[in-house]
Amino acid sequence: MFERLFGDRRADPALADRVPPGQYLTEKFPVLHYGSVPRVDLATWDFRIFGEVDNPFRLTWDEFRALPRAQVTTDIHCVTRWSKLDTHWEGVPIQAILELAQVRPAATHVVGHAEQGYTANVPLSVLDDDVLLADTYEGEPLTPDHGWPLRLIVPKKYFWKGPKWIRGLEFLAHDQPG
Ligand SMILES: Nc1nc2c(c(=O)[nH]1)N[C@H]1C(S)=C(S)[C@@H](COP(=O)(O)O)O[C@H]1N2
Ligand SMILES: [Mo]
Repeated sequence: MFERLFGDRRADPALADRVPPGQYLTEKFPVLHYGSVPRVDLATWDFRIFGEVDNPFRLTWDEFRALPRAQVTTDIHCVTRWSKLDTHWEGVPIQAILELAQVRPAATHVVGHAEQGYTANVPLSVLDDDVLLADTYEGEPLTPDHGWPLRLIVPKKYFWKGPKWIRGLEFLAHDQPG
């Protein structure tokens, strides 16, 4: 199956430093997750910010869509060895959430909580301008199997640090493996 996915772009030396050792490039967008694609109803969907913040809050879908927006172009890398270059995402930059939440100085990590209990933890130090709560991929709403309506994108981390179908962010004063 993998043979079909691999392009020959990694033969290009200009791309070599963008692809970690042992990774294969694919032009396709593989779907990878545990369990099934959750059924999501935007009318009851919410997004919760909680934990080590002075201002915990909950957003409806319409409220989420009214937040500031940004676009990010990034390479993505999965530990199952595929990489995909120059993917384009649009959504709400994590900085907008951090400002609203007023994260406490004690906070060191954030855990993304997704439907069906999937979680992923990252240190706050990776929450740069390029971290996005993405609802749009290549100009279109996410497809259900890629995380519709919302997923986290953390360009400096492997792709498993980006929960699909994300429903909240929990700030912690310690690490908690996801
Ligand atoms: N909710 C959820 N998000 C998830 C996963 C998962 O199992 N459940 N798998 C992760 C892994 S390992 C990868 S590589 C990417 C794959 O995203 P894709 O299916 O859009 O390619 O989703 C990440 N986010
Ligand atoms: Mo992955």
